[in-house]
Amino acid sequence: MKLYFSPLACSLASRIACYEANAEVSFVAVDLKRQRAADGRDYRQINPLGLVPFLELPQGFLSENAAILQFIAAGCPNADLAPGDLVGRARLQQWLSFIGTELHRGIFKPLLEKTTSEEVKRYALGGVETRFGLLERALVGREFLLEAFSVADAYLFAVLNWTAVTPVDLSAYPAVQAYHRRLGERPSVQRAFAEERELYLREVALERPPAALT
Ligand SMILES: N[C@@H](CCC(=O)N[C@@H](CS)C(=O)NCC(=O)O)C(=O)O
Repeated sequence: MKLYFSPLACSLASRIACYEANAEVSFVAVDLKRQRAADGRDYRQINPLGLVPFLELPQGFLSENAAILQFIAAGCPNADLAPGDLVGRARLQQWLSFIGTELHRGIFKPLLEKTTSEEVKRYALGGVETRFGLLERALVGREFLLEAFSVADAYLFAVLNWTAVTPVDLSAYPAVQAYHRRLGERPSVQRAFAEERELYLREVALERPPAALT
């Protein structure tokens, strides 16, 4: 399978899941600003929504973090990235939906977009206390969102990274902050993060040439 990704975007979660599972995967970087895949193709011709992650399979394409992450987990059952029981699976779905809607799109997307108005940013920040308060209570005394590491932790790690570049202050949520740090020490997460950080820094350097060249 082939994963279309952008460095340090939410697609980082799928890379982490692939490393956890030792999945056979190749990666195609996407320049989201220009909507170009690394091989030069117009990305909207591949994914009309222009979003990552996007997974190319022999059977066709798969979109949406929640679906892709659960697909990787189900395809690599030995990695135990998703619970097997009914309630556990529903809780996994609950966390994936919460992370995708309440955190990713509801709070961080507007805060990360350069074009967001101050009013919309204030509205997004207004949701932080209830959402992060819920997360804090869920993580006190727990290592992971569920009984063991799951693809929901991979997604939450990717989203929490964005607190570094937004006004969401993790120090107000010590259990969430400790969880984020702990996940960052996991080998699959360290590997995925280091690789994408390198690509991200390269991308930023290309965007902002040294002053002497401008
Ligand atoms: N609903 C999608 C949202 C994915 C998403 O927002 N991806 C961001 C990167 S974190 C993206 O591709 N942004 C590019 C854009 O909005 O043009 C999912 O869950 O996969």
